Amino acid sequence: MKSLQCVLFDVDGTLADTERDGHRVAFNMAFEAADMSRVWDVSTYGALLAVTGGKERIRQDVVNGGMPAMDDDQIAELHAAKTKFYQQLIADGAIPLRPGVMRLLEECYAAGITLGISTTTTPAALDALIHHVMGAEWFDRFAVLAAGDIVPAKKPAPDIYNYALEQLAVDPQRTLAVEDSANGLQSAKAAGLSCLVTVNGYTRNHHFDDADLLLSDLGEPDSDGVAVLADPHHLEPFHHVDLALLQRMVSR
Ligand code: XBP
Ligand code: MG
Repeated sequence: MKSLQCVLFDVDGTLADTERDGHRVAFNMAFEAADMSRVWDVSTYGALLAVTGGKERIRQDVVNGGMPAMDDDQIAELHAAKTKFYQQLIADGAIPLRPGVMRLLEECYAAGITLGISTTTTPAALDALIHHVMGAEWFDRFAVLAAGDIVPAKKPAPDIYNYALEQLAVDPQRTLAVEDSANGLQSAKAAGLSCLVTVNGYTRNHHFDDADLLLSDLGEPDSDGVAVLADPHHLEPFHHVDLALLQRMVSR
């Protein structure tokens, strides 16, 4: 029987609901600071989330005709400004962690499970979340912070998961990914991982046919149980996600 060795967490939408009230707002602040009239409203931004990566997302909006033509340097400059605004929003406490995230991380860490991050987000944005929301001790508790342009192809490509797996030298069959989006799920599965998906407002209508477990959130012991949206491996019944459930997901 396989035992759980490692859990790799996505960041945006998984650890925290950062997109609508964090990244989106920061993009709009950067557009305004650059005297651009473009505003990404909630639904426009939802459609643009099909493209992972902030710079890539701006480039897509240029292609869509939403913004004037920009070269890569201009996009990088605009995105750097966005990252600064995002860091400030996070520092100001705009975004809490999702239910169950810290509880599950603490439980896994205490049990000696290797923990890592595999995200499309810019490292500076991830650092802000760890420093201001999770606690600086998590810089050491995560064995790898795989983020942003460290790999050439962002999710749904498997590169960022493959990078983390290589860095950690862990067994993919004993590693579980936690994701929130179809792009993230596709990335994790292409790297050969089991994947738990917790949906959010932007992703609940994505296609998650490959998910090994599809839930509303990780849940907490003292609140209502999680909503189970798909349980293809018949792991129910459970009330919330704990280490024992993650263990069962890889030992099937
Ligand atoms: C997250 C993203 C990110 C953020 C913005 O995808 O696509 O691009 O929206 O981040 P995932 P940056 O959760 O699948 O990793 O602006 O820092 O790129
Ligand atoms: Mg995500």
